[in-house]
Amino acid sequence: MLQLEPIAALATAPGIGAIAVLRVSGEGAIEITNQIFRGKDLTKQTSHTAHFGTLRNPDGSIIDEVVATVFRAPKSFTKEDVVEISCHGSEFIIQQILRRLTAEGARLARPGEFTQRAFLNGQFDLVQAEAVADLIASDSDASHRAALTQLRGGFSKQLKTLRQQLIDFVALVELELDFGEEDVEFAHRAQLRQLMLDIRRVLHPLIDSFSTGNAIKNGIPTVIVGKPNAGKSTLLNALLNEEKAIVSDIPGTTRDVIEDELFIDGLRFRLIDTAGLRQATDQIEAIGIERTQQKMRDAALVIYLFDGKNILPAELEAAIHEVQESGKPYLLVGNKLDAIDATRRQLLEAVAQEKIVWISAAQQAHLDELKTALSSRVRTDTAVQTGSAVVTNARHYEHLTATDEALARAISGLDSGVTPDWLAMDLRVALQHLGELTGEITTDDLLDSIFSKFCIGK
Ligand SMILES: Nc1nc2c(ncn2[C@@H]2O[C@H](COP(=O)(O)OP(=O)(O)OP(=O)(O)O)[C@@H](O)[C@H]2O)c(=O)[nH]1
Ligand SMILES: [Mg+2]
Repeated sequence: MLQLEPIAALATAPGIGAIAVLRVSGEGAIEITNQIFRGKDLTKQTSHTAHFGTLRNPDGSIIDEVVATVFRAPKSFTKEDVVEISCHGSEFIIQQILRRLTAEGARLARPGEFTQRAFLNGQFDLVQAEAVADLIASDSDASHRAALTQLRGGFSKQLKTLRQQLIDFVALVELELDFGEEDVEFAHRAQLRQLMLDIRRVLHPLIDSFSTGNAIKNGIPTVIVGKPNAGKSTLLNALLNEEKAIVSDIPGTTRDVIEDELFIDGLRFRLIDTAGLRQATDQIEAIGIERTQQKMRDAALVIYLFDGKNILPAELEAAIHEVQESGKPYLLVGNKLDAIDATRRQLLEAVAQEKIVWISAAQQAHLDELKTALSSRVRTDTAVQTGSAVVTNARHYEHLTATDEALARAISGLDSGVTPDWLAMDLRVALQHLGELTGEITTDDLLDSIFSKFCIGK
């Protein structure tokens, strides 16, 4: 096991707290801590034991009472010797301890350096290392689950096995190259073809999961559209519980896009209020409507809101037709329930011939039903539901796509009988991307750029 020079950093969030935890890792981490620790001799303690004691200045004065937990290599997060020091959460104490640790030979850790060491020591692959960052950053149920699945090995284990099999084939294809003009085939073409198809079968659901994954991480873009005065801005304000958008009885009030986040059932939605859809009356409104249409194209979910009091049956029919044509998942929501009677409601339901969620945005009535409808719409997406591997990272997505394209080229090359050197070239590209994805092929630049996105102490 690789033990690098000792590093130290605060592992808990900066600021005042009841307790703070500092982490020391690397060659001599236990000895260094022991130098400033009064209590049991830490160098004689077994792994995974916690010890109460004091930390001292060189003159013997006490910095703090602490608990030091000893982890011996390789049974620690970094697979190095590690001591975790739990002290009182004061900025002053933390700085004092770090100063003492560095005086004894530790250096302050860079962002992500603990996780980088864990990766270098084979604790996990790159996809898993990046999942550590995602896990810490996760602030919704779904993003937490996606990160956890990746941390547990997710898709990278499976890809590693397939990559190894592909390497074996590439070796055979390249052996054929050594024989030059002679017409030999060491690599069994039908088997190679099958393997490439198998790999692509694993890649495709992952590639497809990226749009879900992205939505989980950044919020599900949910756009509220409808005719002017339908009550879109009133609905946005009601859901957010703040007066975010201007509401008025003048049609065409909203002219720009207004967005904010809303959590429902552990899912993050990005709610987007838009300019009402109609024939624009001036240039600014026209720009607003163009933006509405753009937002609708980018949305994962559409709330089509109509004014139950004023809409004509034929208009409702046309609206449903229009939103269906957009091809987006949508909810049909009828507003101003407070201002209509049961007969009108039944009439519109008969015209719509599909489920209408009825609300009164102004009176904040039945909003819970709307929220339930929103979250169940998203949860019917199996990737979110089953906790299967979801790609949330753009770097992963790019390598997965590039691998898939190279394999597609290799397969069509195989089918049209290209020479082994062409075949080997596409296979090499596929291997390169698969390797970079899981971290079997890395460059220092890549590692630095990934781990520097972590914060210090991770
Ligand atoms: N009776 C009733 N009136 C409502 C309800 N929701 C909104 N309104 C009224 O409808 C009018 C238009 O509301 P807005 O929220 O500005 O409508 P909008 O869809 O954002 O309109 P534009 O921005 O012009 O596209 C306002 O006068 C609201 O008070 C409701 O549930 N019941
Ligand atoms: Mg509005």
